[in-house]
Amino acid sequence: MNTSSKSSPKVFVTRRLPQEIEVRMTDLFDTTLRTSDTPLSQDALKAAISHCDVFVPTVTDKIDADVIAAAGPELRLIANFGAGTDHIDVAAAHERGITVTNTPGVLTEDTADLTMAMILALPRRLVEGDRRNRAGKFKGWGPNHMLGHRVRGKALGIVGMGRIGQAVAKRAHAFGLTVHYHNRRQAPKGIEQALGATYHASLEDMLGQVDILSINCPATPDTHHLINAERLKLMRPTSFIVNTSRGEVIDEAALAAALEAGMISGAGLDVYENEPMPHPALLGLPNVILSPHIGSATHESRREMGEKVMINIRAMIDHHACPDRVLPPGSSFSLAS
Ligand code: 8YV
Repeated sequence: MNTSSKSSPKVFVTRRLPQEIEVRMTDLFDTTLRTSDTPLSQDALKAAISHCDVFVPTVTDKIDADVIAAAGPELRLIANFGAGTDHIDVAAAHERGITVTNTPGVLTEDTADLTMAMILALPRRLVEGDRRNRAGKFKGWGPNHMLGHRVRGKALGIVGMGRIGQAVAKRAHAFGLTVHYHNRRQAPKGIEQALGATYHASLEDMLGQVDILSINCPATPDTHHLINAERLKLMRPTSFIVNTSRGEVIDEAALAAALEAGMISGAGLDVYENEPMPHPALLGLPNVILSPHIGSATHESRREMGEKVMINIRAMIDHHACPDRVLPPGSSFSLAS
């Protein structure tokens, strides 16, 4: 049944979503879908946001203060399809009384699975071995052929112990890694005990003690280039870095230089500073896995992300507080929206 009517909010979706979500959104709201799936230019974003009640962007849209300034007076909600909102100027939206929501929780397990896959694949040289095999370089088994390192017993350092960090810790604990973490706040004792996790108030202190470092914190002004040349120097030459969060947390040029110099042993990256392009110096390095931002790329996550977007829009229509409201840094929670 198509319930679209004049009273349905006008919803603009910037990218093509899974078909079942598009069908449901079109049933529920006066939804405008794109015919193609290319990221919109800044001008196209401004044109689109100027005449809708609800705007549904993704991580590929830069919703900066200029785009928000172009919003029409009827825009009430920016319902992001994704958990991270670093591409949205939430403070500028807030100032204009526009609510911003995201889709937390539903992509936690899938992103943690990809992180764990990297944690296993790097020391065991899995992707490197696949590449060598395809290149005709596998000449048969040998006692010294492609030796990697045992995962069990190694130390994992997690930067950012939120939902995804904890889900990674749980997996790592089950694989026999010892878990260390750095976070703005120490996790409750019960969580630390369940995960066997050791808190490091100082990131510098943790870096020299771990064999694998996993970045699971959001991109904020505070975490920009958190892993830089100075901090990379503190890591063990046998260690690996995994990043499934946001490229900006690592100074990618400094990482490439550290890898080339053998200061660390390898990296598994799913996200990049200048997405979609990895730093060119990383492309030729055999000890680097470069996946194309697929942390939450499962049919299940995408469907549940779409459902969350619709739930937030529905809540707005019914004058309820949106369940996944994102507030600008420093503001206190308010039900008024
Ligand atoms: C999403 C992500 O695919 O949710 C996030 O923050 O990084 C991704 O896993 C993307 O954001 C979709 O907009």
